[in-house]
Amino acid sequence: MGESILRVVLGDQLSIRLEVITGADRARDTILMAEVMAEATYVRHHVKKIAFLFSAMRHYAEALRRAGFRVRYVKLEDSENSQSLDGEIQRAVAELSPDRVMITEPGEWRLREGFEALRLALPVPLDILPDTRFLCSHDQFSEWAGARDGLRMEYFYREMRRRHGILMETDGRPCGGRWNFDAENRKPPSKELRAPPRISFRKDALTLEVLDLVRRRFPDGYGRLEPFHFAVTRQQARREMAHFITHILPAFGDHQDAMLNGEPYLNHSLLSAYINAGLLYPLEVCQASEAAYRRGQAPLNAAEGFIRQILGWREYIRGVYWRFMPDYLTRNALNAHAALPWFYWSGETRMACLREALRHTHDHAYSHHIQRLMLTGNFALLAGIDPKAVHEWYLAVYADAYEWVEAPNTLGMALHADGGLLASKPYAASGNYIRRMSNFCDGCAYDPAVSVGEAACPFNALYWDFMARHRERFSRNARMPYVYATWDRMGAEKQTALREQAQRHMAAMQTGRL
Ligand code: FAD
Ligand code: DLZ
Ligand code: SF4
Repeated sequence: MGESILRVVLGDQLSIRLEVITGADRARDTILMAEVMAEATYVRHHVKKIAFLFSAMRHYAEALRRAGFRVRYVKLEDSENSQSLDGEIQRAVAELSPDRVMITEPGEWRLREGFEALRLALPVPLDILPDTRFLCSHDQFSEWAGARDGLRMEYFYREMRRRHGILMETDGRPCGGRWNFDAENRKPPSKELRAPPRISFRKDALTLEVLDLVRRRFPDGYGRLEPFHFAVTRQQARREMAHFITHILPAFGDHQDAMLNGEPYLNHSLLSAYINAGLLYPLEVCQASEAAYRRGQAPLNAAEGFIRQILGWREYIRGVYWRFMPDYLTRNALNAHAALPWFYWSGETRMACLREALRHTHDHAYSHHIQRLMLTGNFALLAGIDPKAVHEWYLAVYADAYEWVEAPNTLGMALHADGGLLASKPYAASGNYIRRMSNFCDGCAYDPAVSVGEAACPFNALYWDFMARHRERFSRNARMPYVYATWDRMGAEKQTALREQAQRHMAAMQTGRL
């Protein structure tokens, strides 16, 4: 008789190709899954995110049971539930007496630390297995990063293309003769730009039960719970992926950065929540996109642009997280200490662009990359908001948010709090960028062409004040040659007016008058 193993599956590990499942003995081993308050409340998660994960977890457990696995599934309201993952592992060990416990490494440092500590407290060995869904292992990333001064995503991405043979010609050259078609992907919205139709899924009894649970147990949770039309099974997520690849991917590249009033999704895939939770494998999504290109159904700039996000950015971001944690979370290179304005939660601001992005966030637990980076992120950067507070907000409000992916995006890409480790130049922009890339300014109380006075778009003075505050750091940046020349040409009077205006905006943002 071999040993019996307790195999733990976390809420964002819903993949059957992980070793904890593929190596299981269906007769002897038990799969443990647990809905716990500790995970549901460690930040103020969006209620749709909680509902999505609990429903996906319950469906996944059902699928395992149907496949003959023995599953111990602890529901949130089970009377014996200790309400923490550690507690549930310890309780299962005490009741089932397995010979060992196995878990796939978690996606957050705090849990990884917790499991290392738990290892010492358990009476049986605890094995933490690598998460093989990722396309770059920790060792591979360290090997790549170790040989370099700066960690630039572009070089990492090329290596990943070669290693996985994605969009490569047989002679080793990239398809189309170039690695990157980004220059063709940043068009402003055209008059004809419309959001393509999306598919949605009927809610079954399991999902209805979870919605009722979330409504009752998280009455003060952030966000709008219904309508709820997330995919909650792998089959549904595969249908959503197929719909995207066939109908939306061909136009993905062109308007990747465009933003339109009332259109939270445009041509984005909406697949991040499914990939991150384990319903889709990143490699299959890249391969499906490549196949569409090779069949002639998607142009190269679209397929390449999309694949770069997953094979490049997603893996690179994860590498950065694990390489620089736990120190990474404490970084505040720009010395930003302002409190997060309340309107990030309430959505109540006169700035039409932020109001719209915050409404998408509240209603859908989603907003697309450029809204996260150039609206909510850009504003927090310019206004000098404390990175820790911004990080906790992003970690809470999106259905795809887990610290391994959210923290480097927020602290590194959006806030430059890591001092340029992840992005060589800050993603700072004034109202003119938002005017060009969206139609938000048409319905705004402010005017993007005005920088000082009642009608002044707050992004303008805040932009210049930000640049002036950080002159010493950024004037040395070779990628920002024109900024300080323009600032100097303005003259002292205009500079003072802009900086005073910025102070008024910062005061107004804290009193809810912005
Ligand atoms: P698409 O635009 O369709 O992109 C395709 C896929 O590429 C995504 O599904 C995702 O898997 C991947 N991807 C794209 N950009 C990134 C990126 N920068 N980092 C990692 N993966 C990427 N993404 C998360 O998954 N979770 C987060 O918590 C998260 N927080 C963010 C916070 C900030 C401040 C910023 C600027 C970005 C954040 N992102 C995060 C990255 C990106 O915005 C989302 O992955 C994307 O908006 C998800 O929508 P989509 O699936 O429609 O993406
Ligand atoms: C995000 C989340 C939530 C809301 N609830 C649970 C839960 O009840 N049980 C669980 O196993 N996982 C949950 N998760 C996901 C974990 O927080 C996730 O595994 C970590 O964030 C690591 O990525
Ligand atoms: Fe945003 Fe400024 Fe345009 Fe208003 S005017 S929508 S605040 S960029």
